[in-house]
Amino acid sequence: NPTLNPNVSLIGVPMDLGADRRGVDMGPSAIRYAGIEARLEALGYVVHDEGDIIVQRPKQQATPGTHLKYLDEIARVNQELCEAVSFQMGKGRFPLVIGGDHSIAIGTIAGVLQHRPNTGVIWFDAHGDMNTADTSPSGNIHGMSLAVSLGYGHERLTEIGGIDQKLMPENVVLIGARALDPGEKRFIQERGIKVFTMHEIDRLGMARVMEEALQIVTARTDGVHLSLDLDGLDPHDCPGVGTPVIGGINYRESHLAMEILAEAGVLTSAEFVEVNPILDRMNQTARVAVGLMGSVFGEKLL
Ligand code: 4U7
Ligand code: MN
Ligand code: MN
Ligand code: MN
Repeated sequence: NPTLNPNVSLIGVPMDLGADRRGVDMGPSAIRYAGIEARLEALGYVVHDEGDIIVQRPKQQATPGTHLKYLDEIARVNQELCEAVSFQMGKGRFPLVIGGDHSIAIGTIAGVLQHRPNTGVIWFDAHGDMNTADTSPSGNIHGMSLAVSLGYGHERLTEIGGIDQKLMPENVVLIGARALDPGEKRFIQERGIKVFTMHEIDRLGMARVMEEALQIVTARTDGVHLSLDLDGLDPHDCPGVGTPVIGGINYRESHLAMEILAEAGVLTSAEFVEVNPILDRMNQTARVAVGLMGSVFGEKLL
């Protein structure tokens, strides 16, 4: 008996341009191979695999007039993803997006906001993903997606889904942060965004962090989106990610977080991103990702 919307639309986005072509384009295959469909069907969900959104492989990383890498193709794919997510939600389904690098959150969240303009977001990540074109040290768009979803960044990205339909900073929480750039720290402070860094997780414990996070993202919203970057977990548990950072959330803590989220029953969409099979060991990171999806969709230990 499903605890969430029983109709799940699985959407793959084999995108790695936002991470400067580092192998996360193979993530959707690895996650499907690790058994996502059977896992959710065993819980009573009906999984509609909508296939992948096709990502072209541009010859040039440069787009004239900007240092944002692969801007044209990333904007095009996210526009398409926005429409796909919006279409699936319009049919009353739960969109489950699998990546792919984290630049795809731009399209996912834009699509979600078409239907639920007051959505809250839980962003699991080692990073902040709140760089703008001005602050980004890399030019990689996967480090900018949360800023874009809040309405800040290159116009070609913020215009996706409409500049007026963006996240409200008070409805967003970050969990697991431990690698924030100077510009991101300023962004967070200026907009009062709630961040549970690894320090708070160590101090309070994951259970309390999740309870506080849930209070924030449900207080003024009518739905919650989970954006889970597998590099939020410790590289010991998830070696197959593009940008690993030591000192992360461990396997059990991450499951506990998903279990508490499942109990709350508030989730209306989700995405799991940054699985990099090239850097993985025996598909471990994709298997952890599928396990976390099991937990967040209501799998019980007993
Ligand atoms: B991910 C970085 F500088 N902040 O902007 C950047 F450290 O989606 C990394 O969280 C971004 O994996 C990581 O390039 C993006 C860098
Ligand atoms: Mn099926
Ligand atoms: Mn990320
Ligand atoms: Mn990250």
